Amino acid sequence: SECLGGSCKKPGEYDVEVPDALVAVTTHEEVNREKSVVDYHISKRDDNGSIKTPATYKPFELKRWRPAPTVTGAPGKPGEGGKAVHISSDKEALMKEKFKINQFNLMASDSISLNRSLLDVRLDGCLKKKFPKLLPTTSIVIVFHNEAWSTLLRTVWSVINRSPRPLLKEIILVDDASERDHLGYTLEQYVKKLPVPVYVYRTEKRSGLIRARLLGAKHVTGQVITFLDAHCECTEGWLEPLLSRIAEDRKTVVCPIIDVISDETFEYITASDMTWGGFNWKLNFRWYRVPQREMDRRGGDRTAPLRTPTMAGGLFSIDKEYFYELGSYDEGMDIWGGENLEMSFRVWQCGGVLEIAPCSHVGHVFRDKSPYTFPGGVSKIVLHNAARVAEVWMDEWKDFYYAMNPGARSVPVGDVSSRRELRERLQCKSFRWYLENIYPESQMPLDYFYLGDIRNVETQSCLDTMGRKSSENLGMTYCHNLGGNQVFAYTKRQQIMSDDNCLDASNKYGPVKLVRCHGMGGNQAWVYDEEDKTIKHVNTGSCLQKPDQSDMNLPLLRSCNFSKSQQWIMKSEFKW
Ligand code: LR7
Ligand code: MN
Repeated sequence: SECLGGSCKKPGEYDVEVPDALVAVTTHEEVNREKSVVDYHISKRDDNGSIKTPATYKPFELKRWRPAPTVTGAPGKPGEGGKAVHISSDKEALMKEKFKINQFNLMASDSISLNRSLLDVRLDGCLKKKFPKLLPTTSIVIVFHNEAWSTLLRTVWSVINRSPRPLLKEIILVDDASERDHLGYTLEQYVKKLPVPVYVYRTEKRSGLIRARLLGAKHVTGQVITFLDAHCECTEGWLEPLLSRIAEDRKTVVCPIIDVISDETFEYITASDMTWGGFNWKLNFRWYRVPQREMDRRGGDRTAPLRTPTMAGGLFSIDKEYFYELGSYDEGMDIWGGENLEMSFRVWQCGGVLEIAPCSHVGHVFRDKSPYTFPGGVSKIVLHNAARVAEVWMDEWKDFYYAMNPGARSVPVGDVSSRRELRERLQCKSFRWYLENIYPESQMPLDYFYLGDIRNVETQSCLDTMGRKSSENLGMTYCHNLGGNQVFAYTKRQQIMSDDNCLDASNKYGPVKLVRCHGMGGNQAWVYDEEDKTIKHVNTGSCLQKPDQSDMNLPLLRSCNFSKSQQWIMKSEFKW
């Protein structure tokens, strides 16, 4: 496999044992130094690179204080070096049973050292990078509900082992009303013996990750808050790139590259550095390929910070004061979801910068399903949170969200007035500004004539994506008036889009396919004539026509004949 890091060590080559008393990492010298540090001013730069108002950080000189040996796990144990763990087949039944507890392979995780070693996955250029000498301190906030012991503590150990000690103020664990014995007294006793201050706070009742993070943030004494999920592993050098961006500009919110820890084998798999965060009409967070435009802005340097339209949400650093200035989180959001887009939009629209630091890599166990309960129902909670994002930040583009999510209108959003006031108070920019300047590649069209269903005059059926993926055929079925798969936008750029796909035809007799929108016209340009109600394909001059007997769900592309079978109505009456 490709060797991405500068030093491509293999697990066998690690020879430093886990020291029993890691306490030794914090020397007296360091403790004294920590006490003697006085407030220090770092100048921050404005957009043009010139120096502006100083921010007050209490930074440390990094170079001298880096703990010498990287703690490198327990040689001989499974999973060292980030390798996959395979459970022997005689234990398969138990393994599958245990998988259900957390929706990942708990047996594999439990067999791996809490201190396991990982490869240095950084690009060569990262190793040569010079970071500012003076960096702010950070507190790590990790919230969890019913997390497994091994994943939670491996997260904690990876922070301890791979963060320069002076930068690490403390680790704050927030237990969101878990119902697991090991997360009670056992955890409290365990963390007391750790070589850095680790505190456990507990929510009184199940609060959801957003309010749990707010509780954690309240107790932060470091200058920067770094949030992590409870099933992560930080790699060598993960912290400095995050903190250094904040030192340069305190309004920068920085994410690491989020690598994949396999939910099946716990293998550490490096993620692409060419990926950034976007979102779709449903307001799901999505990874997309970084456009050339952003590569060019970075001068082709793959180690340079990447400006991302949105973040995944779980792993990022933010200046503590800026976190509050910017409105922390929306307390009206429950359990899970939405807060990541909310913060992304808020950062950009209200004058901040959201970045991925490609020299910082943190692994995360990605799961197919959520392991815990959503009191009140998953869809209700997720739709509620997303609706709050749409109502506060998205202006008229909230229509896409409501059109795409049948049922969203019937979920109460609650009171969003204080969040709207926040937007007002911070004089945040419009969603149009965001789409134009930060995310022009978004599948939210900037200008469009129509959003709704497209109905054939003769059959009274509607175009329907049938939930199909890119490069599959467009479908058609009876109109259900619920939106979702029957919602299309007809844009000023002559596209007919559904989320990130566009109607596309490469032949005058079709078929009409759903293809990723490319925004270049060509096979994706259509003209709707309001007079004769035809939908004409610009390149071929053919007209969209109702399906024939052979396949009632397949709309056709045929020579225009002005019959009713080629007439379409764009005028929807949704029963939201
Ligand atoms: O009620 C809850 N209380 C909690 O404390 C529900 C969850 N949690 C904890 C949970 O134990 C975990 O530590 O919150 C953390 C995140 O929950 P996950 O791991 O179930 O979330 P996720 O990884 O599936 O989802 C991503 O999107 C979420 C939207 O609300 C959060 O922002 C997560 O932090 C986020 N995770 C990441 O960004 C990691 C990369 C995943 C991607 C893409
Ligand atoms: Mn997670």
